[in-house]
Amino acid sequence: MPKDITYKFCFGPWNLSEGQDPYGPPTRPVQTFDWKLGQLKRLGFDAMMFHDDDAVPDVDGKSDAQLARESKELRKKLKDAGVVAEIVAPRLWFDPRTIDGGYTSNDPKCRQFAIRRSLRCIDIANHLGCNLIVLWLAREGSYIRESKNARRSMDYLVAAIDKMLAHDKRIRIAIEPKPNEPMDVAYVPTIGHALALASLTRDPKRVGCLIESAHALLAGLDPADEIDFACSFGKLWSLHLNDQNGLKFDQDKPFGSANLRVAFNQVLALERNRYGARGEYVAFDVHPFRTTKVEHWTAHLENSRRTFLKLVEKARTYPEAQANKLIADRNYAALDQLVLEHLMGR
Ligand code: GLO
Ligand code: MG
Repeated sequence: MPKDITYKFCFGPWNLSEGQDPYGPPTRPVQTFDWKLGQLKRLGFDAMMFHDDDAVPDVDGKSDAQLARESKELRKKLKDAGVVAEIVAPRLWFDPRTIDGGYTSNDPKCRQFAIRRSLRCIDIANHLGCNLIVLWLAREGSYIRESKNARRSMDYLVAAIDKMLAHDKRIRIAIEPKPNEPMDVAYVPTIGHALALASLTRDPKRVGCLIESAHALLAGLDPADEIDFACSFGKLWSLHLNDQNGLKFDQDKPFGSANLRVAFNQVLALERNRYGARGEYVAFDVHPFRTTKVEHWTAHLENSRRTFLKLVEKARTYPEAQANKLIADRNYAALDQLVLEHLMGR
């Protein structure tokens, strides 16, 4: 097992959320971006991930010149804080024009809006000195199967990604699959779908993926296998570690919170693929529990990183020779117990 990767960590301003859910309002006072950046710096994280409108609020109401000015101001603020922007993602799921999907809306004007907004997201990324765009295809799917044409939707998705790739030759796009929520059924539910879609674009080399643990679990998959699959194509360009207790709403729990062994296997997969060696970041797409008091607001992020680093130790001290002997003997009962005892420690 390689022992030399020093991981770099990241989160987004939305990961210091205020506690609102579909059933109730915030439980903590709304905080400014500067406060959130201050927390990121205080915790010693290396990078921040952005939605386009985290970087430039009300992006649609602003001119290109304003957009350039505000993103450059942000770049300076980040530089002064010693933090970089890891990714920028177009937040396509808030606008009234994307109610029925962005790139795959049935309304051509809405599809055009989604593309225009994505190109401006690329401009923001450029101003921030960041060349990785994340596409979480939130509303690209259907509530009822008959409402949209899935075959045509694939063409729309490819056309939208092609426009983004043509807009700027240096950007790369990482697709973040999720099988459901907010949609009943999403068009790009897994890494296999994301990479197959990438292969249809004008420049597949510049289209990769982002794995989120909870999204893989919601698709009924093991996130560690998704990691190995993506890495075997050289396509894992970003990562949202978190956890999820079974098939229910997207929980964004702290990493390892629901299933430590599944978390361990993700770390083992990252280690064997040398994730991070090409500058990739470990981001935690986690949320505080709604019950969290103001004074404990950052605990879910600190805990996720702490668990991650402890599991890196577990991966690096995993008794591989012993495990290999048990594998050769097809003694999986003993292998199972070896893993459990390794995780529990002495
Ligand atoms: C929601 C997603 C979301 C994205 C983020 C970046 O389920 O995980 O948090 O990661 O918007 O595109
Ligand atoms: Mg995510």
